[in-house]
Amino acid sequence: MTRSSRTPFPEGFLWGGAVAANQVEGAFDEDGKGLSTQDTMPKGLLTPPTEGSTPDNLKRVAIDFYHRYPEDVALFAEMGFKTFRTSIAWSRIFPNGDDAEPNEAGLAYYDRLFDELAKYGIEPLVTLSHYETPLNIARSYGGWTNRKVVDLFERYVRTVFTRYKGKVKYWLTFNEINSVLHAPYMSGGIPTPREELSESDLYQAIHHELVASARATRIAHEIDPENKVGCMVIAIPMYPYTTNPDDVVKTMKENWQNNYFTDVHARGAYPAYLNKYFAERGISITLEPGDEEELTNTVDFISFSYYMSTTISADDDKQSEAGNIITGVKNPYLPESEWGWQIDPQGLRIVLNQLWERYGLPLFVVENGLGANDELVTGDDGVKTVRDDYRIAYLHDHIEQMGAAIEDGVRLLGYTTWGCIDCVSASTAQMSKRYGFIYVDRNDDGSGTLERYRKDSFFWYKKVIETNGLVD
Ligand code: BGP
Repeated sequence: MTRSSRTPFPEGFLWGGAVAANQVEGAFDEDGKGLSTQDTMPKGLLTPPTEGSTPDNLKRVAIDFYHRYPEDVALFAEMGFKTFRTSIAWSRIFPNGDDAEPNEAGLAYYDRLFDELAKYGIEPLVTLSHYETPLNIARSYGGWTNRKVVDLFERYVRTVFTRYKGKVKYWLTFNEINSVLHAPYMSGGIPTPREELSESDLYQAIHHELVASARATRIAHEIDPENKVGCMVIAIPMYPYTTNPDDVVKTMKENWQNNYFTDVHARGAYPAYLNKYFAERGISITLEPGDEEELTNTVDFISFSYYMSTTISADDDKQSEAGNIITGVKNPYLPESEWGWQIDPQGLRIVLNQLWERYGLPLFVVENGLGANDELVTGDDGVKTVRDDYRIAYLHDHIEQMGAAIEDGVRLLGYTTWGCIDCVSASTAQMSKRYGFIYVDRNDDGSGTLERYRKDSFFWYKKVIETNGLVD
């Protein structure tokens, strides 16, 4: 790295990679798994299914991680991973979400996976809810708009905290919880189309998730005081588009919409600005007795995904850019990925500092990476590979900025790159939007052998880990 001879990354820094069950496992109906919302989502859309829409069949097989995990974990170990982030598919454990008893075959699968990781000393980092909800919860309960789902989630989390006690220590509650406002079906299992939901419906659903998250945090600590629980949000630094104070005030308000998720998780109460925001927009939500008390069970750390920054303009005519669910106006100073996500390594340093200053809690970057088209080529040694210098450059620059943030004083626990092995994209349901160090031979039309190949970035990241962040 250009940072010269010393590395600011602390001893024990958790280098690794991240995936989610529905994007890698496949085996969508094996060993008693129930259907989840993901099994019905129309291809490439974040919306609920409609009459005649085609479900995204690519995820039903995905990269077949369900069966091939030993080979994949061995590859992660070869890179030197200290941690691996994945999620538990709720519908493997409770196929309908409201079953009285868990599905033993589903529980046994994650036992095998965690045992495999333990063989190599890789610490699991487990998301409890990553963009999939048992389908029955969406259909019969209306997803997270229904208060009863808080209790169903409790049954699920108690089961997995108890079962995996001693095997899993790091837990995340809801993946990118602030996405519910933008993608209510994918994120909150809410089957009503977004345009038919009122803001009160959405904020009520969020309230239920926040209570469920705080309750999960309390229960995790009760079951094993060694457990460390984090919230997980989309971190997206928002810059005013111009120095016009109108843009600056609009940026402040947009930031409220994001900050309140971490404020509740880290401070244990709704912030004052939210009351004003609710009053201005006629939003009202119901809090049940005991909710405020429950929310005081705050998280041990804050985790987030970071892909891009955005800009905010008070001028409504400005076009919205492409991006990771939350979007604003294109920044004229930044390059972008092939999918139009703007690349801003310094934004990572900024957001790390902002979160650290605001909460003083340890931070964890649990997603970051470049989705790109890769070409499989045959190397001089006859072995197939991908010459992904563009991915190396992206990750290098972001790691460098994490180092700068650590030097600024931020306490950072670890870094898991998104899609460390190629997987199905969440937003576009493509295989061709690849993030991995490991290439998986599968195409958008479902063809391919599912063979795995090490990309150039595989060997580069191995060196990053070996040197604890010191590599060019
Ligand atoms: C985040 C999700 C992931 C993931 C990633 C990349 O929003 O938590 O599930 O997929 O973004 O996004 P995409 O797959 O749409 O490129």
